[in-house]
Amino acid sequence: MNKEQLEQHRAAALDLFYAVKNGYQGELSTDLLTLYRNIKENKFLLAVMGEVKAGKSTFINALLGEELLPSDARQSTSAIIEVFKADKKFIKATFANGIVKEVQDNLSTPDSDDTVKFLKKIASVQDEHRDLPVVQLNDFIIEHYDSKKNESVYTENDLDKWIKNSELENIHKIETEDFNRLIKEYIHENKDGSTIPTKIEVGYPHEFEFDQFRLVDTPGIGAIGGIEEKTKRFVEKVDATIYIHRGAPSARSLQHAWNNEITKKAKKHMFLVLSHRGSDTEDNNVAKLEETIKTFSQIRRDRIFSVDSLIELALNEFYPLVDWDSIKVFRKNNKQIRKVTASAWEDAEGDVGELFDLLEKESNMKKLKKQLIEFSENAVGIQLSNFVEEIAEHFEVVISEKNPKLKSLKNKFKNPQTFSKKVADEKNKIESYKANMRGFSRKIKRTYDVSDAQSIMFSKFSDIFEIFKAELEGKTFSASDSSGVVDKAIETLNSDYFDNLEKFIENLKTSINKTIENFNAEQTDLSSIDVPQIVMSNIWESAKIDALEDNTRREDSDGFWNKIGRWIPFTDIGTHEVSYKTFNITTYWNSIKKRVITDVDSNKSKITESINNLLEESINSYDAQIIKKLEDRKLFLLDLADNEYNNEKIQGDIKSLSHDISKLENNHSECQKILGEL
Ligand SMILES: Nc1nc2c(ncn2[C@@H]2O[C@H](COP(=O)(O)OP(=O)(O)OP(=O)(O)O)[C@@H](O)[C@H]2O)c(=O)[nH]1
Ligand SMILES: [Mg+2]
Repeated sequence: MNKEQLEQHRAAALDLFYAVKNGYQGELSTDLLTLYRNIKENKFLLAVMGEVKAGKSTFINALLGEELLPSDARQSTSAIIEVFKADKKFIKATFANGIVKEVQDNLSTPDSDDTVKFLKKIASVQDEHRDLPVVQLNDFIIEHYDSKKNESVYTENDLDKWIKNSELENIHKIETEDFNRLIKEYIHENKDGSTIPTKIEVGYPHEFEFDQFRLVDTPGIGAIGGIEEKTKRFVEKVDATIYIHRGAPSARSLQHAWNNEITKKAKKHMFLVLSHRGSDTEDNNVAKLEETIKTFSQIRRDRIFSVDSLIELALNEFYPLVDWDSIKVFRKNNKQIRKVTASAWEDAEGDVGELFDLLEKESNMKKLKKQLIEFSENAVGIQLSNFVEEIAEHFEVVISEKNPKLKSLKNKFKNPQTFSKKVADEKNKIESYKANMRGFSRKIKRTYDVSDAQSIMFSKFSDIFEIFKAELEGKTFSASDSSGVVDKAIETLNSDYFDNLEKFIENLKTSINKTIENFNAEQTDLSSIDVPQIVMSNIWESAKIDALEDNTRREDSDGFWNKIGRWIPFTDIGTHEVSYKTFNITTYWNSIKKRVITDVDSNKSKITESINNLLEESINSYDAQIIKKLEDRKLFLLDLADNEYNNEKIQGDIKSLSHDISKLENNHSECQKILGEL
């Protein structure tokens, strides 16, 4: 696939991304957003990652064929460095104060290596600061940076508090007092931001085909002083990874990194490189490679290599020298290179061609380079594929959300005949509910309202009292009847009355329940209607008092003068008046009757009241029930009516939603088409 074709696909993919972004309800996935940003910025990031001192920077240098990136036997890389394809070598660094500095080699002083020096200064741990968690300190300066004042603004107090509260890494465990002093000195010295790089890019005329392709050097996993953080923050953005592992001791730490540090995305496009190949025997190297291939079966077999970057760098230095003696001089002045090329040097025995062959074999970079160049040619396509795959997945989500909506709209759509029938049914239902409501109230009142002479129960109810009263009235007793006879008679009448009343109330309740059931109303609690007893003992007591009549008679007095007086004519002297009581049975009966009738009347009105209260209650509860039903029906009717009103609109909605879906499906198949071509 040529550049123009890729560019066309890129433009189409970006359009598809915007389409999915506009139609997507939830949050777009981080993978998609990262891909979008990289593609928008025309970047494919191949990050070289690995533990501290695994040989990452040296590996990139070996690929470039020049010792450009700072490397050191001690912790070195302190910043993310992006190397991109350019016509000539230059460094572009952006600093915390916003200033962008570009440095290139001065061609008039070929040995001065300005770019390398500049990079070493800004992208590697500086010796004078090895004790300090420089990244953390820089973060403080950046956080407090005031772009109007062109420096970080903070008070001593702010700084003291921050030092106290942030767990700053005291790398070499120096005295707290010294540590704090050094921190303050560093922050004061660097507060103008001019020494803190926030972005480092290296332009380089490398062999990789595509402009978008960026090789990225990263600080090591496990780097101290907060430096590791930079890699962890960066790893999300990565499109592919070259994971460098120092081949030497074991693959255990690699396994740990694989499980914990390497993201899923980074694993998808990953090269695994065991470095320091020359430090071990050929047999051991083969065994290590086999073991690694077996352990990391998820990584493609042709993407696992064992190399020696330093030997490759040495080769790059040797190639232009051509003859044995020049190489000899070079080796003499370069201890590290002398060391790693020692065995080949001996074995070649003065044969430059043989030396190159041996070193090429030891560095083992040829195949890897070829693979990487091939990968770089496909990288942009791979990135686009990933991007379009993510987009397609998002389209699938949107489509799967829209389809049920379309289905429910289609269900809502009614044809006019069915619809008007449904509306008529609903209206009938509402009318019948209203009729029920009136009917229930009427039925209840007409049947059970015992205070209304028109009601069915009225006479049955009144009769009980009238008959009882008439029987009371009809009862007569002769003067010789004792109160006991009267009491017995009233008790018989009373219990008949009570039985009748009880029977009536029982029937009334059953009947009310039946009516309620017939109307499908909620059952009412009928226990409030009960039959009050007439308490006779009180009545008897009071009646007895009423029935006692006062009488008087004269009796002879007992005293002397009274005795004499008795014999004196026309005088009361000698006698005196005595009062006494007689029991009148008629008065007794009349009193009982009066009191019983009062009680019965009051019972009648009590019962009437409780019946009426209950009727009202059940009517109200039934009404409430019906009103709720009516509301529901009305709402349903409204809904239907709305549907009728909007039938056209629904059709319109169905049309536009179907259109949306088919557009989305088109977009989705557009994705598939691009994926097929990539
Ligand atoms: N013999 C040999 N030495 C190597 C190889 N790769 C790196 N080195 C040496 O190992 C040391 C560390 O290399 P760097 O490239 O700085 O390692 P790094 O992974 O970039 O280290 P940090 O950036 O500090 O994480 C240096 O002294 C290199 O010269 C290799 O393949 N073979
Ligand atoms: Mg490094």
